[in-house]
Amino acid sequence: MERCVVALEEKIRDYLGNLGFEIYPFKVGWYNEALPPAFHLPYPDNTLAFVVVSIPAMFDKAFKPFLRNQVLKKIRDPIDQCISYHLTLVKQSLDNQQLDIMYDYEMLPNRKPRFLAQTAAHVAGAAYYYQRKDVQQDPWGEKKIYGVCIHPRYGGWFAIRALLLFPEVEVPFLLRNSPIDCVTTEEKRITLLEKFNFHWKDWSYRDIIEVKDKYSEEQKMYFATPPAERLKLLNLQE
Ligand code: GSH
Repeated sequence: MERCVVALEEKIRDYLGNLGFEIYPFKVGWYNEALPPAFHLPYPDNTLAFVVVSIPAMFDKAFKPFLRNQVLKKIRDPIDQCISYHLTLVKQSLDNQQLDIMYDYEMLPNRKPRFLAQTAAHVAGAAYYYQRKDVQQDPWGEKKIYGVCIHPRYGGWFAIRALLLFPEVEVPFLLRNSPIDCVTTEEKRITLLEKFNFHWKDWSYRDIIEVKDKYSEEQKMYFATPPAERLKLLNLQE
C-alpha cells in the first residue's frame, strides 16, 4: 500500500509539477483535528488527501497556454477554469481511482467555504499559517486580525487552489511534515499580520521573506486588474 501511495503521488506530481503547481499529502484527520466539527471534511481520519498550490511559474506554464487554446468568449473564470481543467485531466489519468476534487472557490449552501485552505496548507506542511496566536505581545486589542500563509520559497507569491481527496486510500502510516516556520521573530510576525490586514492592497506582505521566485510584472498586473478587464490586458480579447 505504501508503495502504491508513493507511485500515486509521483504520478500527480509528474503532471502538475511541470505546470507550476505543487502538491503536499496529508491525512484528513490532521485537518479535522485542527478545526471545530462544523468545518470537518466528511471522510475518515486516515483518508489520503493532497493540497494543491500554484507557484509563480503557473502563470506562464499553465495559464497562458490554457488561454491560447480556449474559445475566449466562453471563458468566465479563466484562472479557476485553467486549474479545474488540469485537475480534471489528473483525475482522468488515474483511471479507476476514486478522486474527489474541492476547489478553493467553492462555497457550501451556508456560504462557508468548502474547506479552509490555509489550515489545509499548514497541516500538509506546504506553508506556515501565521495567526494572531503566533504573536506573544498582541498589539491589536479588539481588532479582527486575519491570518496568512507564507510559503518557505515563495513567501506570499503563491495561492492555495484545491484539495484532492482519495476516499478509497487509507494512509495510517503517512509521516507528517511540519510547515517551515520562516517568519521566526515576533517583530516580523507582527509586521506580516499588520501588512496583510491593513496594507494588503500593496502586496508587501508577500515579500516578508526573501523569495526564490515571485509573480512577474505581467502576472502582478493581471491579478491587480478587475476580472472583467483582465483578458484585454493580455491582448487576448478586443
Ligand atoms: N474567478 C476569476 C478567474 O477564475 O479568473 C478570478 C480568479 C482570481 O483572481 N483568483 C485570485 C488569485 O488567483 C484569488 S485566489 N490570486 C492570486 C494571488 O492572490 O496570488
